[in-house]
Amino acid sequence: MALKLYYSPGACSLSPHIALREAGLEFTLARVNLAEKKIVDGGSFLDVNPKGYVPALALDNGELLTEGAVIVQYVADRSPERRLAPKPGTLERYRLQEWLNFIATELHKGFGPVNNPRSNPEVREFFRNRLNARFELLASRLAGKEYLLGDTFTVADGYAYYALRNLQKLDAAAPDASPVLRGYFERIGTRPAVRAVLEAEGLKP
Ligand SMILES: N[C@@H](CCC(=O)N[C@@H](CS)C(=O)NCC(=O)O)C(=O)O
Repeated sequence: MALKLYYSPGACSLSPHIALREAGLEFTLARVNLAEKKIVDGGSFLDVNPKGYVPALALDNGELLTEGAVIVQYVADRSPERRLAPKPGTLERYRLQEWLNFIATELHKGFGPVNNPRSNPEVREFFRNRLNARFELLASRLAGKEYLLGDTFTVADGYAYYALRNLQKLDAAAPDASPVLRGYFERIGTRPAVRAVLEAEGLKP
C-alpha cells in the first residue's frame, strides 16, 4: 500500500505535500472537504481521522500519522539521501524541530484570531501585531541565508512557504514589505517540487 496524503487545496497540508514530492516518494492524494468532513471521492473523513483536520498521512502499514510538523519529519527520514532533515539525534535536528514548532504554533496558528470574524477589531489588531512580529523574526533569522538551516532546503522551509502564502492572502503587500521574505518565498516557489505541488492542488504560483 502506497502512502496516502489527505489534503485540502492550499491548506497546511501543502507542507507535507511539498515534503513528499521533494523526497521523491510514491504517494497518492485524497482530497478532503473540510467543511463537511468528507473525502471528496467518497467516505467520511472523521472515520479516517477523528481529529477532523488535514494533513493526515496513511502509512504503508495502514496506520495514520497526523500533525504536520511530525509528518514532514517522517517523510524526510524515509528519503535520507535527499537531506530534507538533519540526522535524528543531532543538534541540527533539534534546530529543525525548533523551526517546525515555531512555524506551527506561532506562524500557522497565529493566523487564527486574525482571520476569525468573531474577533473584534481591537483583538484582531493585537494578534495581527503579534503575528507581524513573528514574521519579522523569521526575516531577521533568514538574512544572509538561503534557507532556515543554511544552504540546504529542509522540510521546515516547505512549512514556512505555506505560512508565507497565508500572509499573502491576508495582506497581498505583506511579503513585499520585506525583501528577505520575498526573496525566500520566490526561491522556494521556483523549486520544481513546489511547482508540481501548486499545479496538483490547482493553486496559483
Ligand atoms: N495541529 C494540526 C492543525 C492542522 C490544521 O490546522 N489544519 C487545518 C487546515 S490548515 C484544518 O484542517 N482545519 C479544519 C478544522 O480544524 O476543522 C497540525 O499542526 O497539523
